[in-house]
Amino acid sequence: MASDGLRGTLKESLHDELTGAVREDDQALIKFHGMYQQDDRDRREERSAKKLEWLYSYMLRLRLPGGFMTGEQYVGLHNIAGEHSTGVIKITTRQTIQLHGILKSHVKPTIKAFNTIHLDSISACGDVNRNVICAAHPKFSPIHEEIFAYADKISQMGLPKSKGYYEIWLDEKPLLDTKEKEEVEKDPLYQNRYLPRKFKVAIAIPPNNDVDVFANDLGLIAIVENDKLIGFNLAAGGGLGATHGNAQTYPRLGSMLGFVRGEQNTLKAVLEVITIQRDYGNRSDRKLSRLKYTLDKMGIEAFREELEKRCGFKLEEPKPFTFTRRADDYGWHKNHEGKWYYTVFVESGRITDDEKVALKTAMLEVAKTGKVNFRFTCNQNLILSDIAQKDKKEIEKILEDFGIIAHTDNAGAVRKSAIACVAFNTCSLALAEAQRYLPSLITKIEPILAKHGLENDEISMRMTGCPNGCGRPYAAEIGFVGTAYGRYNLHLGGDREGFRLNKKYKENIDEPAILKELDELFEKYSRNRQSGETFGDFAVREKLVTI
Ligand code: SRM
Ligand code: SF4
Repeated sequence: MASDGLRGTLKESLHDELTGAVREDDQALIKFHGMYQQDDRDRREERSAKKLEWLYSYMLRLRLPGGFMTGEQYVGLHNIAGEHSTGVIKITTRQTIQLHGILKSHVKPTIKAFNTIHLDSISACGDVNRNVICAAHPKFSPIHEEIFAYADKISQMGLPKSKGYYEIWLDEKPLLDTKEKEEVEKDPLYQNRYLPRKFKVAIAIPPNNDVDVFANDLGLIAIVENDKLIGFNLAAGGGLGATHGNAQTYPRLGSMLGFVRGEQNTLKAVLEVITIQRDYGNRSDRKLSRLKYTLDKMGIEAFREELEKRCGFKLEEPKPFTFTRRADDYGWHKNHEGKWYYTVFVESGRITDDEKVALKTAMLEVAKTGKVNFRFTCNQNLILSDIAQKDKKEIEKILEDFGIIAHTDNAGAVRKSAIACVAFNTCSLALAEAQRYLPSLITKIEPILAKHGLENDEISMRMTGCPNGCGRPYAAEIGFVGTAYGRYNLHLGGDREGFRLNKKYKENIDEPAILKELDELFEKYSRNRQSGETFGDFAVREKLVTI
């Protein structure tokens, strides 16, 4: 990439006050710095009618391995969101934070402000190793911290060596001497070409699969024996993006490569999976360039052989493991060290104050106590963690006073396990609404569930505004995939643990048709399901879809 170490002409683009946009080449470059140029799609027509350019702004995504920040950092985030963006703190499906609506003149101050609280956005987007996600719930395992540290190490290992970010956004002294630049920025992993496409790594700690490990280019499944982490099963080639009408594209779950023992070998294997994708991935068609296509082209055996050759060791047979859950465990729980944590329900990951609940103000009050850490989950929720027994009452009082406990307790089972992607008004690829619509659709679905006695059934329901799959709809029991404004493909038959993709059941249907279909489906399910059978399993057994 002729980007001058990800610098391009960004400095010039930023100084151009005639437009809210950056130059075309820089639009691809800024992704490597963790941001996208967007425009307010609700206002396109109005702006065009007035002969104004579209209302351009930037979405900035943080690199936050394992989704962790301190209370102090959260206070900083809150203030930065208020000063520079729409104010909504958006938790993503990869357990980090996005801010939207940042005007061009605010981008640099935003990144600088994040830097003062030791947060950055390097590689949060772009054709590199993305935010590394890790099981969020500290309760589940005494080895959580150890595994969490892997997320950070893998993230560090996947950072580009370019100093462009520091020069452009943080005003660090430029490396003017070409030789010095070559020396410092020599990048054995990305060389001068980066990856053919984005690359995603997730780490799961069984029995919880809250990270949806098989939806990632590379999934690591922690294997614990006698309370000790001995290594990881590796699953490669997951990825959910597809394009309507292009049969060459498809969602795919990761395939098991084998087991790798110990930290050194694990990090080596992760690195070499990335180098295989760098060297063999399709660089001529971006639609067919993710690792899943590379792997299907090479075949799993050849891929494993190549990996073993590059690693210099053999992978062992995968170790047995089970997943029992993907949803978050809301409310109060105690972890293995006796510390408390509280999982807050955040509808569609949007931390904001609305007519129902002052979530954003409440979270700020909690953060200001300095007695809580923040952990974001891949289900777009928030865990207030590491709370000492002596501080629990104080935190609980804030949560009660602001109605957060009632908000979390009273939300229905389907609503609490639902996921929606951003879609309108910022996502340039959206064909239909998602996060602005799913909550109201669920309000209409809830009485139907109640009518069939299913109101406590945790059926996973996920919606995206297009087939790219950002809300992982293909791995849900019920998936809605946007096809056009107000219309969705209805997918059925995923399982609850993330081992099975669903299939399309109905195409391009609108809200009345969705509600009618679900009414009929729930009626059949409540009448014919076997004991303990989930809706997804029922859909497969009844052959509503062929998996
Ligand atoms: Fe995504 C592109 C939002 C998780 C698959 N995704 C986008 C863009 C940047 C649109 C664009 O290219 O212009 C969206 C920005 C919307 C906005 O206004 O904020 C966007 N993706 C999101 C987020 C914010 C959805 C959310 O509501 O949480 C998630 C941010 C994750 C993060 O923090 O890094 C998000 N995206 C995912 C996931 C889920 C996951 O990773 O677990 C997927 C499916 C898994 C996968 O990667 O296959 C996903 N996003 C895509 C794709 C399809 C990629 C492909 O292989 O075809 C695109 C389009 C693309 O890359 O060309 C995309
Ligand atoms: Fe945008 Fe499509 Fe991703 Fe939703 S699934 S955020 S509409 S790219």
